[in-house]
Amino acid sequence: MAQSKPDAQRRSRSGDAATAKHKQLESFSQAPENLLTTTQGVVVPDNHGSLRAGARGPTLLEDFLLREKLTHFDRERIPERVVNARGASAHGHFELYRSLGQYTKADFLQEAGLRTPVFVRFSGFSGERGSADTVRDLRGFAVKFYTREGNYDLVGASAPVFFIQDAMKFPDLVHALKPEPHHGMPQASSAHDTFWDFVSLMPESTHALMWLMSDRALPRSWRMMEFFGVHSFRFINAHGASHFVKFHWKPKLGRHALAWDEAQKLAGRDPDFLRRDLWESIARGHCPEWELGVQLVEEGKADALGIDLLDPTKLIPEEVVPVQAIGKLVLNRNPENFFAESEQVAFNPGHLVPGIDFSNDPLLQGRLFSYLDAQVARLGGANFHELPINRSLCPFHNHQRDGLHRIGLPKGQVSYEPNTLANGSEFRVDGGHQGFQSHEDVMDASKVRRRSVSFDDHYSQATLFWNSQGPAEKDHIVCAFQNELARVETPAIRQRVVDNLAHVDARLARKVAEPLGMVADAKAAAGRAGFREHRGKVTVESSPALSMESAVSPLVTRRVAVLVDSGVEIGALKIFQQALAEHQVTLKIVAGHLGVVSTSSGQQLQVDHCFLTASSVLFDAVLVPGGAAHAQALAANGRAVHFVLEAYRHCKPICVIGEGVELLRSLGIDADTPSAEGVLVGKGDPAGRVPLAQEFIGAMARHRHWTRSRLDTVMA
Ligand code: HDD
Repeated sequence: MAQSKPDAQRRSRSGDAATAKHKQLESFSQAPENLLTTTQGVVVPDNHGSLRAGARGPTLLEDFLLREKLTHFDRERIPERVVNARGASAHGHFELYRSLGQYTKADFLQEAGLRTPVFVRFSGFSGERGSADTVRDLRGFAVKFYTREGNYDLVGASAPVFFIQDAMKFPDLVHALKPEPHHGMPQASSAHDTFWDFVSLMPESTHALMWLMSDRALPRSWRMMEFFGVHSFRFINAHGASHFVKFHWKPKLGRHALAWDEAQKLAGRDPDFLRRDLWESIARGHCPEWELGVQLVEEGKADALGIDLLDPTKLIPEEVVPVQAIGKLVLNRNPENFFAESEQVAFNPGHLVPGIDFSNDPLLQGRLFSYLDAQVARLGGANFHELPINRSLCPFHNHQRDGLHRIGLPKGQVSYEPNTLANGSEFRVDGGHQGFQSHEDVMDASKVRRRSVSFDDHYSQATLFWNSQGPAEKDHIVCAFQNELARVETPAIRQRVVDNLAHVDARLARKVAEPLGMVADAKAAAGRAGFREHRGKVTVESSPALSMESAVSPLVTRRVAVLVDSGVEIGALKIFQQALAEHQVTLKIVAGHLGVVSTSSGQQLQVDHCFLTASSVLFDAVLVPGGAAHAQALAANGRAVHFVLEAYRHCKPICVIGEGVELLRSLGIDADTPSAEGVLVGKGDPAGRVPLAQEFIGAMARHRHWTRSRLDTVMA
């Protein structure tokens, strides 16, 4: 690549005197953009061939142009993250709603309206860097706040609970989940023997498994996901008073999931589905937003909750401690370079600012070691904080020096403390009261390698999650367990899982066990190591906040496919276009071929996608306008028929107008039966168009009509 102009200008400005050399550099900065140089700035005369002894002879070792190019290329890959390897990011800001000075002295949480720049990375937990986006997985949500007091990282996930209680088990969990070591399969999937072997022997994973098998693991969009800080952290105010705090990120677009069949098909149709969705929505100015919420528990009142706040397999039901919204996160700028920003960004739950502190959660405590260690290994040394994406925006000053890839140019003689040489008077940092003060926790305990008995309740919150799900969500959980376990080859592992599930809910266990040809036996689980009978205090029987089923939410950025063929009647289409535009919904015209189709009134309608590339899984809803010839042609087109059937099976809103109803009839779909909820039929008369469009908008607000029954009979 040619030297970029700003770089060359910076270099040219660095010389003080306007020497001849200076002038020469300035003129270089105006060189044409297509001038190619080596990394030393030497112009490359020909980038198509190496230096050879004769046109048909061997390549010469002296060809430094070739060697430089290949040497750099050979080192272009860095180790991928050991977990959460696949992801993508965006820039934005966090805006505080109201001062939290009562609870924390963190500077970025004091002033209502203050905006703090952020960088956010979304990721999948299990897959490698090149895996597909829509696999069933826990998702990561890591936020770097560039505050005036230093960088603060909140490194969370799509579930408020984790699989294990102690960091000692993290490598075991990840080894069991990742592709099996002998053959390197399967990619980005928990549906295999080693994962279920491990979790079946670790009942503490049961609650997180319920989340992983639920719709939460199949997001329609990262922009439509709820995320959590998982652990209890501490807010510390200016007087040193401590509150436990749990963080929640609530998406403004609501929480929506894909159907399992759809997620699998999307992994093939568009493995980049989620990152493309994020990128395109920001590029179009639809900036995703989340509210940051906190659950606060006064330190002295934590015991009365009956939930051990140090146990990362437990949540606090929102009905017990409400979530208070404290600010909003807006993502409004795509990265400019994927590697420099998304790959090199280094998060660490240990990046704290004064006013926020850790709890003694043993999973969190282990993370405090692991992240820095992982960054040093992955980014090749101790100076990764100097990479632009990791650099704090506030100034920093210390006496760390040297090391691989040192970028900054620390000046002067002094790199130690205390000293008098730096500015002539003594500079000393002694236990003052400024800066980060660790919360003064009183400790007087024996050194033990033992868990608290309060960590022993492995099932009551798994049951709470199950009880809180709607009927369709429960069906999806059952199907997910069945699907995963049917792929497990060792019967004894399957048996252990269903036995464990019997302690969550007898009906759940029975339904999962049926197609596996097994009978769940709670007593068998009870006899195994790791099992504890202990059940904690039941705070609530069911928590509606844990269900996503009844969510009705804004339509912004949803995508509607309009299926057309020659002879389509576009009177109604125009009304729908207007109505949906008000909700910022995107309509795409899908036909048998690209180019244009003729409408019934002889106009030309521009086509956006043809059936070769457009699949129903890429859309949220389907609209089939009227027009006799058009409807007949679509009904005779296998791809169009499949499109509608598949959308029906994935419970998406479908609206057919006028003769378009023929398409539905030929598929055996009767819009008048209750099982066809979300399927709308309009006569196409001018008076009915506006109400029909509004009805369609209402159906889309529900996102999916999961209650559609007998879907197994639908071929798609
Ligand atoms: Fe972790 C990456 C989230 C437990 C060790 N983790 C990583 C990322 C996220 C999480 C979102 C990706 C950050 C990015 O986008 O760059 N991790 C979690 C959550 C956990 C959790 C929510 C439980 C509540 N993690 C956890 C434990 C350990 C680690 C217990 C080790 C003791 N995590 C790592 C790591 C990674 C990482 C190995 C991989 C690469 C990296 O950090 O930068 O250090």
